[in-house]
Amino acid sequence: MFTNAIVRTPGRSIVEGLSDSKTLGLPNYEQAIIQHQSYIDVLTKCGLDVLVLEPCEEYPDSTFVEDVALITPNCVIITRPGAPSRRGEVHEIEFVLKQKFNNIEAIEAPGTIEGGDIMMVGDHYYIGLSERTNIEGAKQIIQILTKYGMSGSTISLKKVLHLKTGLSYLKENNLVVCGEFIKDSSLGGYNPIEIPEKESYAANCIWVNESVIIPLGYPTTKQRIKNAGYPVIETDVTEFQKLDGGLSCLSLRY
Ligand code: CIR
Repeated sequence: MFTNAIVRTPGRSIVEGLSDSKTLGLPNYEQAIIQHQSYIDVLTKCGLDVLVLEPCEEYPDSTFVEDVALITPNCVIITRPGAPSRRGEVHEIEFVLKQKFNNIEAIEAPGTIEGGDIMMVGDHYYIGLSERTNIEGAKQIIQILTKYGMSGSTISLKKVLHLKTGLSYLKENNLVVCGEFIKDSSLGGYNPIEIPEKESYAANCIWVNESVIIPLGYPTTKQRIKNAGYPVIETDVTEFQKLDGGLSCLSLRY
């Protein structure tokens, strides 16, 4: 059960955010603001109290708050993004989280880790080793999790940006899987909900208090998640997709 979320309103600088997508074009700021508000409305409808942070123009990707911190029931961990242009974002989020939480830990150089590479399954955390998250960062975070009575293990990524680009845990042992993760032996034991490659963007979805929020426009994903027994809520996030951002990265949920 989640009770709270933290989001950051996109700034006008969002058009300068990092992107590997060659075909989708630049995000439209006005549209991004509208979609971001709808995202907040959906989280609110799911029962969350949403803290909306001011835009931070200095960091174009700062609306993707998930990447800069991990909030667990026992501690908060400030990450150290692998993308150099995003590293300063941690000071902005640390300032906010220090006012709300005790037990604040931080990843230190040369470790790098981004929240998109961290998937929570109860008190176990899967850490994706990616271009953004290195082994040193993974070791540090697993050490911190262990210190607070939790655990972690790593999964090496082959193609996708972040672990949760292709994987989402939905509680009750149900795991949304796509692409390179479909045959990953370290993920055996879950009930897989397979997402076809042409809907791969929707593999990043979020369980919030019994409902699953998915991006708008992915009918197969919607049906398969419904078939698994969840009410599905769709929301349009095309402007964030243009920067390789999914639903999960737009909030910290706790
Ligand atoms: C980046 O490349 O860092 C941003 N443009 C997108 C971050 C997406 N974050 C995520 O999936 N957790």
